[in-house]
Amino acid sequence: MSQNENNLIHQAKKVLEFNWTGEYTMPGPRLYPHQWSWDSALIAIGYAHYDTNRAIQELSHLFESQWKNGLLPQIVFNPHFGGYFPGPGFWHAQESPDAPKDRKTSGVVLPPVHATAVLYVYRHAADEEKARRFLEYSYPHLSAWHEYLYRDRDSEDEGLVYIRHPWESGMDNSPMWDAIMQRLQLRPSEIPKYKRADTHTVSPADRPTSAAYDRFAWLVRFFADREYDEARIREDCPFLVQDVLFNTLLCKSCEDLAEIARILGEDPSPHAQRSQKTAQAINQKLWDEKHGVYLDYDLQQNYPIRVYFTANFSPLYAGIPEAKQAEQMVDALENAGFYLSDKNVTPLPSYDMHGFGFSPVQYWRGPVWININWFLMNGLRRYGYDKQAEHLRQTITDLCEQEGFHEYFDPVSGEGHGSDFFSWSAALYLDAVLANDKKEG
Ligand code: 9WN
Repeated sequence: MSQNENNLIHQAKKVLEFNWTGEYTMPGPRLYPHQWSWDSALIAIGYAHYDTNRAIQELSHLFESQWKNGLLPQIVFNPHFGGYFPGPGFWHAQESPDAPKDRKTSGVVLPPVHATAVLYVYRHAADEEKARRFLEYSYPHLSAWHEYLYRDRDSEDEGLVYIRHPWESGMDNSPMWDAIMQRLQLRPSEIPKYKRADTHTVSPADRPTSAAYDRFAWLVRFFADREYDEARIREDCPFLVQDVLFNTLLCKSCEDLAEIARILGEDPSPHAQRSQKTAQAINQKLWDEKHGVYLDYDLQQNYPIRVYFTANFSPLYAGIPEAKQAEQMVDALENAGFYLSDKNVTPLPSYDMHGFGFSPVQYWRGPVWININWFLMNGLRRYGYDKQAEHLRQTITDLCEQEGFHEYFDPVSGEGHGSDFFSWSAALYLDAVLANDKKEG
C-alpha cells in the first residue's frame, strides 16, 4: 500500500468519524444531517473493513425505525437537527397506522441494498459470535422489508416492484423522470407552500430546479392525503415506475438474504426464488436489445422510459444478463456516450454524454457518482471484465485522492461537486482500496 493510499484511508475514516452522530452517520454534514436508508447500507460496507460495531450500530438504528408493514424509510429524522426540507412536519408519516410512534421518518423508501450490506458486515467481522447475533437480529427485519416490497409494490406479481417518487430511486433528478414530471401540470393553488434548504448549502446550479421540487413536494402531499395507504396511492399516483437499479439491488439483496438464511439454518428457498423471478422479469420486460441496456418502465403510460442512464447497466452487478447481453452492454459502455475507456472522460458519467439534457455538473444528469461506479465495478468483475472493472476502481480512488470525498464529480474536468465530506464516497473508497488489497470482490 502506498503512502498516498495510507493517508487517504486515514482521511476517509476521519470523514466517517466526523459525520458519526453517536447513533448513525450523516450522509453529508451540512446538506444531509439525518439518516438516509441506502446511504447507511453503503456506509456500513465501508465500516465493515475496520469497525464491525459501528457497522452494526448504523444498520440497527435504521432497522429500529422500520414501519410495522415492513417499510424501511428513506429518512430517519434526528430530532436535534432542523435545516432539511421536507422535515417530519411536511411528511405527516404518522397519518399511517404503520409508522413508528417513537421515531420520525419520511414516508418513502430508497433502494434495498440492506441484505447485501448485512451479509458483507458478517463476512468481514473478526468476532464471529457477535456477527452471527447481528445476522439473527437483522434477518426478520430484512425479511419484512422484502415482504413489504413484493406485497405492496408488486401487486401484479410480476417479480418487479415499483417506486412512486423520484426520491425512491436515489437518483432524484435523473432525466428518466422528466416526461412524467412534465405531465404533472400543477396549478398555483396545488403547489404546496414550502422552503428549500438545499440551495443555501450548495450551488443552486447543481441542484434540482424549483419546478422539480414543486412536484416532489406535491407527491409527498399526495401520499399523506391518502394516509400512506398503498392501495389508494396505487390507484391514481402519476409516478409509478419499475426502476432498473432498484429492482437489480432487490434481486441481489434477495440472493444475499437467501445466503443469510442458509447460514442461520433457515429456509433460503423463498428468497432465492424471488431473486430468480426478479432476474427473469428484468430480462424479459426491461431489456433493450437495440441499445444493449435495460430501461425503466412507466406503469402509468405502460411504456418503457427510453432514457439511456448509466445506472441501467447495473443488472451486471446482480448477474442478471446472459454473457452475450453483458458483451453488448460493455460495448455500449465503451462505444456509446458513456466513455468507459476514453482518456478524455472520467468514467462513468451518470448519463449518456450525448443524451438530451446532459449536464456535467447537474445533480444526477451527468456527474460521476461513486456508488454507481462501485456497483458497475463489481458487476464488470463478476463477468470477468477485469480491465474495465480495474479502470473504474482506479477512477474511484483517483477522484477521491484528487478532489476529496465529494458527493459527485464533473466527468470532463474531474472537479468535485455537491456535498463535501460525503460519507458513502469515503466508505466506498475504503472498500475499493481495502477489498482489492485483500483480493476479494
Ligand atoms: C433526497 C442522501 C441522499 C441520497 C440520494 C441523493 C440525495 C436527497 C436530496 O441525497 O437525495 O433523498 O435531498 O437530494 O439523491 O441518493 O440518498 O445522501
